[in-house]
Amino acid sequence: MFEVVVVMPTYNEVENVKEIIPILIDVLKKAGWRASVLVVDDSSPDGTAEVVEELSKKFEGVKLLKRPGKLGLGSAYIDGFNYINREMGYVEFVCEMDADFSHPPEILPHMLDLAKRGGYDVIIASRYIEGGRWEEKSIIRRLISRGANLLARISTGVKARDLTSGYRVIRLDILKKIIEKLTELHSGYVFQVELLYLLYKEGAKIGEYPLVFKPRVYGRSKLGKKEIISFASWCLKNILRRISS
Ligand SMILES: Nc1nc2c(ncn2[C@@H]2O[C@H](COP(=O)(O)OP(=O)(O)OP(=O)(O)O)[C@@H](O)[C@H]2O)c(=O)[nH]1
Ligand SMILES: [Mg+2]
Repeated sequence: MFEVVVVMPTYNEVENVKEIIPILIDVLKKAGWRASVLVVDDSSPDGTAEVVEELSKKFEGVKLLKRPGKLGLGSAYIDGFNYINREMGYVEFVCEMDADFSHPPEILPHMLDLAKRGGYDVIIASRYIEGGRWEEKSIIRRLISRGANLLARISTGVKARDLTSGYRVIRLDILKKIIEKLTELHSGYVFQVELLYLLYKEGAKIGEYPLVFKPRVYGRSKLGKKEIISFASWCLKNILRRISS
């Protein structure tokens, strides 16, 4: 039985998974958590899944969910959450984490402790609270992120500072309450804000922990124009929905 399951969606992250999975397992073990890492890979052409399969023989708790093609970040999380809910028995916390080292594994035990001791349902690793920052050189990307966060806050009413951060701890009990609704969410990046909004409407107690977000180490970004447009259009539609209800 695992207390914590980290869901890690991957697409062409072979160099990253080789390094980050052993580090993550080690960090959580040292902090005393019985933890599993569930990699949801979309048949990455670079062989990410094969490496994860090898790692699963070496480390107890490493699991692979392989999908037939690139189906999107949101849908990878939905499949991962459903797998945990159906197959993994009692789990206290589920985590969302990128594979590319932008989300430092070392802070995960602190996020889990905060959730546990503070009785939080959700802890977001946040770039925009004291102690957090984004080591991103591109002013354009930083502005887009600030704008996206502002838009997400106006559109959802969630008071947290970093609504678009994809590094989170979520209590499985509250996730179970909305699990049926997840199929209605988008498959792309806007999923993260939609998920947070559903949790918020379910009455989740949401906290934040400072995140120093570093640029990816290996590989390429999958964030494109299509994702940004889909994000903005969801936020604007949600503002209208909330005004008219
Ligand atoms: N399974 C799956 N994983 C995905 C998909 N798109 C992105 N990912 C993974 O989701 C995580 C976040 O994607 P990134 O490309 O790092 O997005 P980003 O952090 O906004 O962009 P960078 O700052 O350039 O890294 C990474 O672990 C990706 O491999 C997808 O369609 N399917
Ligand atoms: Mg990234």
